[in-house]
Amino acid sequence: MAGQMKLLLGASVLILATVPCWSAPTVAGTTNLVAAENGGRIAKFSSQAVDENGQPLAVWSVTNLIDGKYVVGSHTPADSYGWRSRGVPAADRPEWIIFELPETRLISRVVVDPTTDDPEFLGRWAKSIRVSVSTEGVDGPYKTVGSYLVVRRGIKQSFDFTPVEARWVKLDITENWGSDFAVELGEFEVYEAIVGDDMLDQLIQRLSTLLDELKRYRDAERYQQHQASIEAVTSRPEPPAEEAPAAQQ
Ligand SMILES: [Ca+2]
Repeated sequence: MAGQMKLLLGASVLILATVPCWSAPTVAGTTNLVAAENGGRIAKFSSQAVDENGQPLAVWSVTNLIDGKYVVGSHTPADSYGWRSRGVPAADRPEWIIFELPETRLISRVVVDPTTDDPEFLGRWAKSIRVSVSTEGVDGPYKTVGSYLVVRRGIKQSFDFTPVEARWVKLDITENWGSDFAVELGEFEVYEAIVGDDMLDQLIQRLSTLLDELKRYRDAERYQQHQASIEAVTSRPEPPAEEAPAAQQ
């Protein structure tokens, strides 16, 4: 763990050191542009889970992706388990969601939280994703900005790319972690690229992003340690019968 932390800090110093070299310097802002509370909305999507009568299941609704509610450790918001598809995604048949920003903005980062109410071992969480953008219309044309692997851990994961203008952001999910039932995702966030010449402002932005990353890292480590201690306790073997209190009375 100490080694990983050192690596993370080393990388951070490197990031800070490279700031003055950028020809058109930008940093990711701190406002999630697709959050419902910031005016973001879901324009279209491939599917969402339904009940036996074909009615959408609110707890697995696609709108849960931008509701600002997260599954953290053993805590699940009562009305928001994440989003669950109806089908299983594949490279030639992805599950997808189109997010609409209130207006066209220059963006450079998406953040994915794969965590849902279902445990990761069911293999339903999103694994392979592709992000593309359009400024022309909800139906495109779309320009791909990147394809990414979402690791199988219940933590927020950031993906940065060269700043690009976007009004609609399309998320294609081409693979889950092995389930033949559905694909799931907890939350999806989009961040603006802030262009500026003020080095101090940029440094502050960069450091604040870095602090967020470190906090997420620390929380994830604590969560893992907590889980490990729970597993250690629950997997403790039963004491032999002769040592049981009942046998001593
Ligand atoms: Ca959510």
